[in-house]
Amino acid sequence: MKNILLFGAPGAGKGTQSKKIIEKYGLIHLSTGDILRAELSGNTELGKEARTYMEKGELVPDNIVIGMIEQKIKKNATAKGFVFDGFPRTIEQAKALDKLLKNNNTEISLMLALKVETEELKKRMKIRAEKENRTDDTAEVIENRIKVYKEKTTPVAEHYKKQNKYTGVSGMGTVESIFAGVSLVIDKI
Ligand code: B4P
Repeated sequence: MKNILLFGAPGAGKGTQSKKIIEKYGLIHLSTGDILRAELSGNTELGKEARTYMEKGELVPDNIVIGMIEQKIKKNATAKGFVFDGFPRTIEQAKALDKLLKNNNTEISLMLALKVETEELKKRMKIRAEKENRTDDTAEVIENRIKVYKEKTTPVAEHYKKQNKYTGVSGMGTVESIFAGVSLVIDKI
């Protein structure tokens, strides 16, 4: 099994690049953002709870997202591998993921970090707000999401650097040029 962890700030292009990775390499896409948004639009109990965090740009509690990922891994036990998109976002989530994968006799093969300048992140999310009407893409919420990312999520990169699994890739430029860099790294594993 090959398990890729796609890492980056909000709006770095994790969702965009994930779609291309799963198409080229035949892996299963697990995006906690997409799963949460599906719960929101289904107006489920989980969705109602998640909404209160997401609308403020805060992280949804660890126990909720870890439980969601656990279910998805179990459902796809025979998969060729996974692309984890937007998960883990805290050290607790990273430790839980390592344990879940170990229980399935596998592990993270690679952490691929998309590196994008902050001004470009804001620009992309502003454009997305116009297209997709996401309530967490307002200027104020975006500021908080970037702050939360710096405080709670960047330590996750250190966690995987210690395991020698981290590779940084430029997330600036066109979707295709970024994907060329991403593919070069994936081809090595
Ligand atoms: P996510 O859904 O993960 O949202 P994201 O980080 O903003 O998106 P991403 O990096 O995938 O950007 P995209 O490709 O869309 O999270 C949303 C919220 O859910 C979080 O704030 C949190 O509340 C909650 N959540 C999710 N996971 C959680 C977890 N594990 N724990 C707790 N809470 C969690 O790209 C952005 C835009 O840029 C798009 O419009 C795209 O078209 C554009 N774009 C992409 N690449 C481009 C390029 N090269 N040039 C120009 N534009 C580009």
